[in-house]
Amino acid sequence: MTTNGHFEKLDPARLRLDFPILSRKIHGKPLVYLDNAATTQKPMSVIMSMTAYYERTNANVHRGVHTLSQEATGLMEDSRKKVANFIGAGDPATVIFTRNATESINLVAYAWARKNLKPGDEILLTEMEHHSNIVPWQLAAQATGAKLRYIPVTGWDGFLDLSKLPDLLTPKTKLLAVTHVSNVLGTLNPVEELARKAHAVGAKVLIDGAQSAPHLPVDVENLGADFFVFSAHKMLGPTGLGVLWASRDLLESMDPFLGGGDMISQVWPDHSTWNELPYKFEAGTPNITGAIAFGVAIDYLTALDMDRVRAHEIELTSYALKALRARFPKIVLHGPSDPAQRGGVVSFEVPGVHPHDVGTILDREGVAIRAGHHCCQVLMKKMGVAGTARASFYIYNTKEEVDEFVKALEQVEKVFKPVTA
Ligand code: 7TS
Repeated sequence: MTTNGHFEKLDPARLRLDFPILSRKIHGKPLVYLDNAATTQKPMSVIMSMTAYYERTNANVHRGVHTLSQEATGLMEDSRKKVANFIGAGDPATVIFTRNATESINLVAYAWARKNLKPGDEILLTEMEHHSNIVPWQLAAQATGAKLRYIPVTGWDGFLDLSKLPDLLTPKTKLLAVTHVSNVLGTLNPVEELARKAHAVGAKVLIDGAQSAPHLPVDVENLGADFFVFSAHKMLGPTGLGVLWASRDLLESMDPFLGGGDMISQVWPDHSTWNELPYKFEAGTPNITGAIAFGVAIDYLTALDMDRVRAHEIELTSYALKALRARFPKIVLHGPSDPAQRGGVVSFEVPGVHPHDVGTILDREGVAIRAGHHCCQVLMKKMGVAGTARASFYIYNTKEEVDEFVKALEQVEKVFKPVTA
């Protein structure tokens, strides 16, 4: 914050220097990476932390009395503290390292849902959930006899239809599982309000933070989450590392998800007892390198300040929406029109052109976007489309890149003139 009370803006042009991949050329053109909702690029500090770990510290954690093992354990646990701090969790032992957001949700679906749900109970989802926040609940519902219900979306404007809540959220509801930010529509959902209403009927609340933790300040306790999940790779960290946060009471009451080394206290021939948190849920050798590198990614984001990250994305999204509306009136833009109500994800359709063709033509111009159903087939079926094209922004994207993206879309118009004219 400057002395006059204004935030100093992020300087993406300077940040880009930290990301070696951003100087790559694709088909002879400078890379314009706009597929950040799928995964983000990694700064040099994160990349180097992994090499440095293998060069100097590599050892297994939590077991050894030797120096390297103690150092590795210390680095991993420091990282857990950083993650806890980043999401406003008071107790680092409530931060469970998993493989990704998907595994975190599966952990809850096995270790909590199968123990607590019975026939007649209901799990409330939304039509804009990613498959990883649908399929684990379908499996849990099949295993327990519980029923799935969905909060509808209002349409391509991207809001949840909260007028349906009185019918959907009842004492039968045992869990509300909802995405904080939609990976297709960009919608920033009113999760605090939803959590309050869910708690009022006695339901637990899982918030899928895969598209929020990387992009805006998150405080799991203020949000009212019972479970909060996200993936390191969508926020400058490595692949293969995810997080489940849950309240201590809930984690204590749950059975383990996977059995094996590290998660036990005592093992007898016929039964075992469980290790303390978080290790009860971390069976086997964990992704030590990933966890340590994620701590470095968290340091990077913390130094930027998540309020500034959010402000940068609002600015870039506003700029992109305006540029697209002005230049291509026929392109259909999905999601809330007010950038303050959405994250940095812009899904769109070029009428008459398949999203894969849009993606392929943009790739030839060096512009990386995603095309397809984005693992949201329930939403696609509701909207009656097979897929959309999607550009998604992060800290290192610039307005000049948005201009390049818009310019590249002109190629789509050229190639498909007969259908877009
Ligand atoms: N939840 C949401 C809202 C997501 O956007 C994603 C991934 C996941 C969960 C799953 O994350 P994972 O790390 O476990 O795979 N979303 C996307 C996407 O939009 N394009 O590629 C992956």
